[in-house]
Amino acid sequence: MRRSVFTSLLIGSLTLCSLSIAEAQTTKLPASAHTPNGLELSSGTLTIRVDALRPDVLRVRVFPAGHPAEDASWAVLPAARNARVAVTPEVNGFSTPALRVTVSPNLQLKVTDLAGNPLQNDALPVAWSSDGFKVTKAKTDDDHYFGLGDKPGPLDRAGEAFVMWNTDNFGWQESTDPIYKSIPFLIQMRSGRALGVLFDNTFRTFFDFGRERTDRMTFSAPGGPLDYYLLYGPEPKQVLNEYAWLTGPTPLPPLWTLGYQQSRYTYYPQTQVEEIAARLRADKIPADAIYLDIDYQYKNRPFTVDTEAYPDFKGMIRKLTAQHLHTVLITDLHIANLPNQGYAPYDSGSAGNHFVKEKGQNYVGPVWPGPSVFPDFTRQQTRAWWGTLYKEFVQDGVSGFWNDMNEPAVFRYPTKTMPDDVEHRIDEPGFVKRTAMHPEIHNFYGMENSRATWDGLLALKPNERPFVLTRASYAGGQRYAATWTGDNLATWNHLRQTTPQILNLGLSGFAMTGADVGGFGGSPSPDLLTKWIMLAAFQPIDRNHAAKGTRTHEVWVDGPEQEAIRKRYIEERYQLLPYLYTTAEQTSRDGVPIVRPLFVEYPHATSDGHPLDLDADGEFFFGPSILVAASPLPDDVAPYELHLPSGIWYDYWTGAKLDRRGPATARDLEIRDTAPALQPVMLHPGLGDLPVYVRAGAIVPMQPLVQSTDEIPNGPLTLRVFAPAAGESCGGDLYTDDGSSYDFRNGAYLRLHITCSIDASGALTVSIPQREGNFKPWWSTLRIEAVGFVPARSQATVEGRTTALEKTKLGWAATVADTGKAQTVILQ
Ligand code: NBV
Repeated sequence: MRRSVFTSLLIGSLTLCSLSIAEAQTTKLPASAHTPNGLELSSGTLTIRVDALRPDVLRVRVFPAGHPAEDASWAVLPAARNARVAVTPEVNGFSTPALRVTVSPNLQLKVTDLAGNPLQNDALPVAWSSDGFKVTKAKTDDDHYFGLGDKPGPLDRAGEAFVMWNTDNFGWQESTDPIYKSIPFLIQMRSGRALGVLFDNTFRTFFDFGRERTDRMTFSAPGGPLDYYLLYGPEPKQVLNEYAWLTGPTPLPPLWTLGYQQSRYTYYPQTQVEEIAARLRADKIPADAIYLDIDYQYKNRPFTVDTEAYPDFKGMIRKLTAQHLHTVLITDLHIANLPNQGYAPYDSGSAGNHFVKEKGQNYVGPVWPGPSVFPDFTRQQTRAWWGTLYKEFVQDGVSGFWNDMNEPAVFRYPTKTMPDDVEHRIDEPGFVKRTAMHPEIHNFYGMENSRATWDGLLALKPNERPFVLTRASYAGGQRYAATWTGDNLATWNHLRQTTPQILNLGLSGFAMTGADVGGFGGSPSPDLLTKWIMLAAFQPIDRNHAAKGTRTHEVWVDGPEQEAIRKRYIEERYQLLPYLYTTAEQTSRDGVPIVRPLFVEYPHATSDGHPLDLDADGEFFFGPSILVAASPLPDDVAPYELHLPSGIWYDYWTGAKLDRRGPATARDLEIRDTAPALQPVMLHPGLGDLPVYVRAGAIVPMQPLVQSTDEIPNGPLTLRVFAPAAGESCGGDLYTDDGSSYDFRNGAYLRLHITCSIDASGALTVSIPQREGNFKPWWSTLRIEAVGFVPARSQATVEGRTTALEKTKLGWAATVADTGKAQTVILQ
């Protein structure tokens, strides 16, 4: 199914006057339309209400006059939804310290910044009928759209149309829509200015970014509230920060989940699990987790174990734990419909009346266990019951849980889900208690499944950060679970697709994401698997997973040469863990995703403000400083061009300097013969090479190699300083804690913002401040390694004492004691 375009217009009974925006500007709003926080105005049968939640965040609601929709949301946090700021009334609207809003008598909205730059204009009045509604915004040729969750296709959504309807879509392709998630959040980039839009409607919604008409962007729904939020930048990071404020950030994950994870459908029987674990350790492939897919269960029944195939399940988990491997179990949401057969999840679920209904009876649909019933996750008491089902597995030492099939997938064709007449009994604080039909619930059902799991795990172990991996979700679902891109395929195109998909998921709030490494369906060639393992080392979740019947995918399967390359990249990831964890912690506070497009870091990299990513497919930032430049066409042997924002860059692997300073304009115009910085850099990586760069002025914390995150690194913490140009700023962050608990909330963490500078004599000064927080880290020495720096004397001075600098592969290093006190190290 290719992008369903919203064809049948929902223009209904309304007769709306057709004043143009220009005419509207001259019309004075009646005094009664002004509210302390925005405006409320009616025309014909509709009312628009705009509230400023903050100077840079607006909430817009349109509803039949006198009948506002219920003010409740599954996505938006109550504190944000209820926030309000006072606005300044103006002739035909209002302003905040960031935005100016005008509304015409026919309720067309126009939003600009205070300088008058247009951010968003209604091109038409809202179309409203008994079939639903449609919002139509003006679109310029220079508008680019990002986000919208896991939808396949190019990073920029311009020119495409999409439907939100969570769908189990095995082997989806670039043109497939919809797939598993519905995240109705987008970021519009117009001339370097970012504006976020969250359309908080859980029904089957539609988005069109200029596909039907190049000058229009529309969103629509067949039901539910017309309720959307506008989040203004102008910097993209500001929008991401506001979105995290609105829907909650991706929480700080347990450290082990940033390690390498090994999965397969299914490692079966128990001896195979043990063999995989033993081989990981024997071959010294750093790894932190092994996943068990559905076949560990007895007849595919969730919360059971096939004790014939896994005769000592608990012992196996204990053994894996002793090998520093965390066990992750799949626990699908469908409960086998087995009345009076001693199947505890059915019995307790039935006793608590926890299953969704159809015509007053439990709805029964076929899934893996056969006929199954489905928990009603819209009820808080059902979620609480679901959480208790994890008790035994948690006691057995299982570390993480995987919620699959929660679109919800039902083996029922052609809809692949439960029928529309299935009833959910909403019973949730902040909501009116009522029965809702499945089409309203469908898109957030999976999110509430993962919420139930997350809350259940927290209730069982209140001081341990849960790890939940979900396939389906809705806006805000990042609060409860990490996610992956579902059933991809072992093709070069799917490898390429991982980058835009993970980037867009990150821009949609989901920072903990990954794609099945090697591809789920089909069998990857040795080179494809190698390239995939290499790239995934720089993605937030690094999980190798494969479908039944495909060839095995583990790191060692294609002989020593391929294994050596694969292992090298996983090892690099482990050495980068301090940087990755620091980034993840920052994400948990500011919502800027772990991997991010270039335009998030450099929104003004081009002279006309178009996102640099449009020229640089395959490139992305891994954290704030490391730029990965994978091939835009990974199976193409031709060289490809590297696109870097203006500045000095270093080759991550060799330390070689690339001086790419130069005006963006000249590069855009391809006037490249004027300066070396403007010459194109062509990349032609071999099998074992992935081009990676670091921006000058960055400090990247790294650690000695370990085989798992449980292992205490042996040696100093390295601060790799990438020398800035003289006079330019330089710095980097470091965060650490125990990696698993919430003790950081009570001060048990360590945070540093390290700065550095180069003076006129060429000396590099690195200033390490007094530690923030009281966590005692594993290191007692720091190794300061300067890249792109030429010492005059080959010596380091630490608080008056002088030592010799050591020459390293990438530059020069000094090792100093770290007592936790502030200190200054001068390399010269
Ligand atoms: O549980 C089996 C698979 C799982 O491995 C995969 O990751 C999910 O996306 N699951 C889908 C069910 C059916 C796969 C054909």
